[in-house]
Amino acid sequence: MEGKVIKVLFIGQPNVGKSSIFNMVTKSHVEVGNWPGKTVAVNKGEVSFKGYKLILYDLPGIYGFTTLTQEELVAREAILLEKPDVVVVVVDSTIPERTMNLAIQVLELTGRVVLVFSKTDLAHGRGIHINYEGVARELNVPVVPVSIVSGFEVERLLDEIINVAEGRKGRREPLRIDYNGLNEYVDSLEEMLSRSGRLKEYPARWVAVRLLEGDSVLEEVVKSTLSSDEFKRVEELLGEARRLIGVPAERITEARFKLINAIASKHIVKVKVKPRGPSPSIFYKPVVSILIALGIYLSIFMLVFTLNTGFPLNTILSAMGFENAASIVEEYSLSGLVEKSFTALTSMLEPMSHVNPALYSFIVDGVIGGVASILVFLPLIIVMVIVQVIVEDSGLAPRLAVASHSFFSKMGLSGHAFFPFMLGFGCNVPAVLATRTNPNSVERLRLLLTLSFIPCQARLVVLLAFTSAVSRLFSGLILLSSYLLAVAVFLVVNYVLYKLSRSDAKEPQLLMEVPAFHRPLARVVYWKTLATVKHFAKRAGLVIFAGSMFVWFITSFTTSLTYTGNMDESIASIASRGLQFITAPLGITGGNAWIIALSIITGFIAKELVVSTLLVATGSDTVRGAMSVLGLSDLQLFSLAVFTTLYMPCLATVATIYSESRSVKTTLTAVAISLVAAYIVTAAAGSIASLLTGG
Ligand SMILES: Nc1nc2c(ncn2[C@@H]2O[C@H](COP(=O)(O)OP(=O)(O)OP(=O)(O)O)[C@@H](O)[C@H]2O)c(=O)[nH]1
Ligand SMILES: [Mg+2]
Repeated sequence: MEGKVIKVLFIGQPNVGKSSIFNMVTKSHVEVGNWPGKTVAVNKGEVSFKGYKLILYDLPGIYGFTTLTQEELVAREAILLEKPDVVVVVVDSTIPERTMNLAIQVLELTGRVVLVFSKTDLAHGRGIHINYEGVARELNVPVVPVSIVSGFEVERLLDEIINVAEGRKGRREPLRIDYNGLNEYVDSLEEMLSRSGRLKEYPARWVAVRLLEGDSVLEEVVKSTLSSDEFKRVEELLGEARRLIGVPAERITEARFKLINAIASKHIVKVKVKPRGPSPSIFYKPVVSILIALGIYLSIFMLVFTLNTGFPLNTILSAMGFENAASIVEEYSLSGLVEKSFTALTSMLEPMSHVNPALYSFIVDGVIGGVASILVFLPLIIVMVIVQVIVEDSGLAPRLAVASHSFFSKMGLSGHAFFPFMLGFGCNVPAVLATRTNPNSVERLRLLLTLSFIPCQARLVVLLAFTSAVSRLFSGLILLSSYLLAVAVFLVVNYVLYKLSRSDAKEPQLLMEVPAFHRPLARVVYWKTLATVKHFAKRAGLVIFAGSMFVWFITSFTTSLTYTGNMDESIASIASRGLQFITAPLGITGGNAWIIALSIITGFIAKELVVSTLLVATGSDTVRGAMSVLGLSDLQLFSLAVFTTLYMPCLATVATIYSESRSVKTTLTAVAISLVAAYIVTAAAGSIASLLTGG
């Protein structure tokens, strides 16, 4: 299929990494030739992507458009006369201010620009932090950070190129900057030139600026196109500017740097990084390093969990007899506060429930419930992302990756997997998001498919609720075996997938620069957290909301589509009665098994709902009560606990897997793998447990 053709120019200062990126994008299918009629070497390559055919040209490096070398002339003629659909300007992250100068000059010429920040691996090691989103906002063009060393998403760059080519992103007009006292002259010249209407190929404002900068080539072009009267007026204005303003070219250069410095002071932070000392060898020792890494993570999680739900601090406090303190910790935990505000909101709407119960339920359970199920995740995700960013920014993350590599590599994973793996215990969503920095796309895919086996905090809450119904000893066993099984399943499934893909998969490799430690910067943490959380809320939020509305609908309407306040009569409960095969493999059958099937279904929205559905549908206040209504044995509860830990990523995770992979197939495969594994493992664990307990 021959798609729409998009012509792309790669431009940048010398040595910024244009050709390296160009070669990665074109996978080195490059023809080298001279620019027509010139002795300037140009690489040409082609890529087919999403039904488009991209023709890319990699031009030699230039500093600007001012010295009028062959290369510069070719570059600007290429932009003006070849009419590329998109100009990719490469900026070197290690010297952002200096190399952005060319980007500004290109932007004065055309708005159809994608800005690429190269060598991000080196920048971080040198303590340079750039808020790419901020720069993108400031200049109104897409910005893509890349590193050919730690890998980059070629697809993301191609997507942005297409976005600009299709007019979905980028500037409609070239950049207009404040020319430092020369604005009047720029304006008058622009008006004169555009009035004459004869400089078709050249944007009038840009020509005006160039003339003020003393561009003799363009002056010739202008002279030959304008009438002699018109040209005389142009010369008079230029003369006046030179007389009154001094050297206009200098003023214009200053104006560009003023803009760059303004952007840099807002969006670029530099820290002093001490030259790397002796290698922190402790992180290279196989066993010690893993223990250290786990220790660090466990302490982080204790803190994050406590902040988020109060657990485990509340349990510790109440075990020590400080019941008051425990309930305060719970009440003022983040999820406690979110819950409190939603309870307040729903009770405000309470009077409505008597007037129009269906509408009330729509607003409270549907809309507010949907928003709440996003917001309930948010505090945890925000806290987790903050922790992740701090660990990354300080330089701890690469060390932990190094520390864990020898263990993970036995499972077909690399040290890059350690971080998402650990984050998964907090919440699978940031874990899935954190796979983004994995340079190996095959490994990343495997992680997307398996990370949801890691029991997140929501599943911990469910397990704790389940275990509240059994003896202390048995509850400890349930908790421990669910966790161990989940981690084992994660590792085994990864190993199997790795073996299956072995033919094209390389040995797990860890390619990363281990930068010097430095104090994490509040501003950088803020930028990165905001970017990740925004990404989650925007992309996954809608799916979560839609999913919640769907579950509200099937639990609030009867099959004849009339509203019912009684879940027993709802579509979901009727359907669950037909879905008892869901619970049969767990050894749960009988008249009430549909309630468990229903809670497994609602648990898809958020795992916590497994428990609340059980309570609501059995009309009990405690899990113990629900168990006796359902007639569940301790062993059946064990099976249910293991199953709940393993089955189906929750809706938020599914939405995130989809938004990260952009593939329905990958997303559905992840769901399928988790269901199959959940059934197999639950059945196996159930029979072993029943053998052991003699029941
Ligand atoms: N560490 C690191 N080095 C890089 C990266 N990208 C490019 N380089 C190095 O930077 C140097 C210049 O790369 P090129 O791709 O040749 O740069 P260019 O912009 O095409 O240079 P000219 O064509 O000469 O203007 C090479 O030594 C690359 O290996 C990167 O992401 N990380
Ligand atoms: Mg090059």
